[in-house]
Amino acid sequence: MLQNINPSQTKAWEKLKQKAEEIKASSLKDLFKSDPQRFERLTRNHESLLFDFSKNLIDEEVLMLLKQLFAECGVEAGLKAMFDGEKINETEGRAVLHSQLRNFGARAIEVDGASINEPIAAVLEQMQDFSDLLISGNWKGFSGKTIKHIVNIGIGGSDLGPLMVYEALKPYHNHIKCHYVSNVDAAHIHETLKDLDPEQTLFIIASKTFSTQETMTNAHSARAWFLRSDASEKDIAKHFVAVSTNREKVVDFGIDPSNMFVFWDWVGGRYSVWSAIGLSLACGLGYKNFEKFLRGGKGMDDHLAQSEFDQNIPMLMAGIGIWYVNFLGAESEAIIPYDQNMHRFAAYFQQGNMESNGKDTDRNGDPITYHTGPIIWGEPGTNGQHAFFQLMHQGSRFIPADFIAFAESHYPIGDHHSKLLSNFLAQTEALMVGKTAEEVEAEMQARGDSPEQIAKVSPFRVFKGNRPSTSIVGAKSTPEALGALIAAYEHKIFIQGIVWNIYSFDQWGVELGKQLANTILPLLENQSEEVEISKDASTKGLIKYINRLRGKNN
Ligand code: G6Q
Repeated sequence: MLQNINPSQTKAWEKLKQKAEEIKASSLKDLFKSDPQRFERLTRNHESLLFDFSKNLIDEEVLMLLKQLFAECGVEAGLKAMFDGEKINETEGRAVLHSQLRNFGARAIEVDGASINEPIAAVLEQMQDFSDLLISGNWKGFSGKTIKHIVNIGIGGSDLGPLMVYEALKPYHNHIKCHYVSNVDAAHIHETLKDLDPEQTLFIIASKTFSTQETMTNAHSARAWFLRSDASEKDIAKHFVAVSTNREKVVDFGIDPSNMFVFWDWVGGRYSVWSAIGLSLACGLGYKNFEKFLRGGKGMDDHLAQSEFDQNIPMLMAGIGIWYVNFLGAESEAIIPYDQNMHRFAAYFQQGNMESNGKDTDRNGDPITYHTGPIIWGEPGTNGQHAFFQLMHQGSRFIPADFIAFAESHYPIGDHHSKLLSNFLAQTEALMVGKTAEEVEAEMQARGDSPEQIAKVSPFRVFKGNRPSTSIVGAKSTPEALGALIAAYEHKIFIQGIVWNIYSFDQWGVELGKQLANTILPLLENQSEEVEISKDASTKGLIKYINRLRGKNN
């Protein structure tokens, strides 16, 4: 059972508020000075991954109070309710069991009285068989040629996960190239298909509901593109497969139900990369690698279930995040992978985090009086250094950041990797230690700058430092490591949602815009005069202006 407790009414919350004043008056440099064992004390390992929490503005007492906060807010009961398959997504009446998808039957779980382990295993087998057929070349297109390209058509949770993981695991790509089309902007599908050969292209229509406007529009355009070749309707079975929970709609679209890969309503869209939504990954990386990715996730689930708070990586990530958001005033969190292939990782967790915890109503239905989910953003290093790091180092905002790096590169070319890693280490060091006025002046003097020049310019060259970061370092970017990392972030989000007393698995906030788009579409298609009466002056004015530019006249 979720315990619907207002965290700001707990004893720990009050104490954390007081503690924050003390921490604000100290500095990371001091914390390191006063504890030579700080690195050892505040790093945690899982498999090859090391999480260095030592460059965070925390001490043992902060952790102790966060542990107390978790106890008062019922984190343990919340985790149990999730893993047991209780319908904790109460506003949608659903269980939250994405972790079961990577559990390989280790736990027996029932939903509505029926075991879900067998259906999960059956879909994994179906994915394995299908990906094997495709990779081996035994699955032929309508003209007898093998499939060389997969186009995954989906959006949001049916796109971001597979796309991010496919990119992150580039060194594992096989000869089947995966493409991802999500935006309803025709540019996306056009630019993707323009160089592809319909005879060697297979479409995965990935949509939980099979009714999402963008996905259905792109799917219909893809079908039209396919049928403009020498293919006929009956050839659709060889070139279109579906991943969905909605069999009826899949059949209506014309996809053979034997080419349908199911998942279930207890898998949230943004947590669905572990389900058949990962079909493109099984095909483009090989099923074995997909399975390794799932096993990496399972490893983190086991770690979460088996570790005490002090050793528990997702709990520490969640607690430190809450500490920054609610007690030290952080509005955002940056995620900076020093791994070019992980260039969509921050975008992925922008959805994962912001759609889950961007809520202003608590589980009792009352307005929230404290901050919930932060703004998540980020880009890979080193590119970020030449873009937004200025603000991270010298801006007026407080931005905790996660840095992710791997010791060994898949690309042993010259000294690229040492340079990449030295930049990662230097940035976290610079954020923490900064540069004092004395250091700047001494540096300028040594360079031979005049006293006038030093007096004028030195204030601008001072870095206050004391800016926290967590470094996450793995041995190598592998499917297992990525699986574990994603699961850690997922659990962090879940735990934070429990503490903030919000429902992390619905997303009502995206509905209003969709509804309004449906009322605007006919006005742009010139099918209605309603524009005069139904809209505010700005929206009405914009519709008219756009219609005029497009040669339409309401
Ligand atoms: C994620 C959201 C959302 C969803 C998309 C696509 O948690 O629910 O991003 O994944 O709206 O929905 P369909 O898979 O139903 O097309």
